[in-house]
Amino acid sequence: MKELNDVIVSKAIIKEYMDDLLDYTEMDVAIGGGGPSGVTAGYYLAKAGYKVALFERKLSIGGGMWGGGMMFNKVVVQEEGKRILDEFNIKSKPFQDNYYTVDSIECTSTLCSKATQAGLKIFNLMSIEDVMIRKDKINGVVLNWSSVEMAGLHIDPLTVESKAVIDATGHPTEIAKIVEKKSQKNLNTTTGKIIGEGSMWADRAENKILENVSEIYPGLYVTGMAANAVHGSPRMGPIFGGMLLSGEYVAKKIIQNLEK
Ligand code: 48F
Repeated sequence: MKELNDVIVSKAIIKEYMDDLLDYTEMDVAIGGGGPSGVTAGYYLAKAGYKVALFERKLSIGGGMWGGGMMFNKVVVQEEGKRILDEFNIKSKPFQDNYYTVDSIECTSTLCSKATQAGLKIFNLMSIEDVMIRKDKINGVVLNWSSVEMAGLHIDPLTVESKAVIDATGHPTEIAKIVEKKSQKNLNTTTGKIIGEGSMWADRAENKILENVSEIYPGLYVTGMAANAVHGSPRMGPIFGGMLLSGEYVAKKIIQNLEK
C-alpha cells in the first residue's frame, strides 16, 4: 500500500464538505427532515433535475422507518405504494390482498441510497431552527448544528436560500410551527393554524394524506406525517405507502409551481 498522510485526509474532508455547503447556500428546494417522505420527495426532485438538499437533525437518515412497528423491523405498504417500491427496486412480499410486507432496513437504506445517487444532497446533523420570510413568502431555512441545539449553546445559525421549502419533519411539524408562530398571516388550513394529528387510524390517515400534501404558506409545503398533522388527520402507524406517495406528490406539486 502507498504511504498515507493523515493531514491530507483532513484536507480532503474539509475541502469537499465546505465546497458542498457553499454550493447549497442557494438551491431550488430545501427539505427539512430525512424520514421516508422527505427522502422520497428529494429523490423525485433530484431526478427531475432540481437542485435540492435535505437537512436532517439526526446522524442517520430514515426517521421512523428503521424500527418498523414496535421494533419489529418490517413495514407494511398497500397496493398503491407498491409502484414506488418497485421503482426503487425494494423487495416486497404479498401478505394478503392489498398488504405487502417490506424489510424496513432494506427499505430505508435503499431509499437513501437511490435518492443520493439521483442527486439529492443530504446534510445530516443539522437542524432547521428558523425560516427566512421575505415579502410574505418562505425563501429559505435557517440552520444550526444539532450538537449546538443539544448542548444549548448560544451560537447564531446560518441561512440558506431556496425557492421552496418542504416540511417533512413528521409528527412535530417543526417548520410549520415556526411559520405559525412567526408569520403574521394564517396558514392554508381550515382553521388558519396547525390543527394537530388525530389518533391512529390507518385507513383514514392513508386516504387523506395526498389531499393534505399542500402549500400551507407561500413557499412552504408539507408532506408525510407532517401533512396529516398540520391538517388534523389521523396518524397511520407502521404502514408506509402514504409516506412514499406523499413524497412523490409534493415533488410533483413543487415542480408544477416552479415551472409556472
Ligand atoms: O418522522 P419521520 O420518519 O417523518 P415522515 O417522513 O414519516 C413518518 C413515519 O416515520 C411514521 C409514520 C408513518 O407511518 O407515522 O412516523 O413523515 O422523519 C422526520 C425526520 O425529521 C427530522 C427527524 O429527526 C426525523 O428524522 N427532523 C425533525 N425536525 C427537524 C428535523 C428539524 N427541525 N430539522 C431537521 N430535521
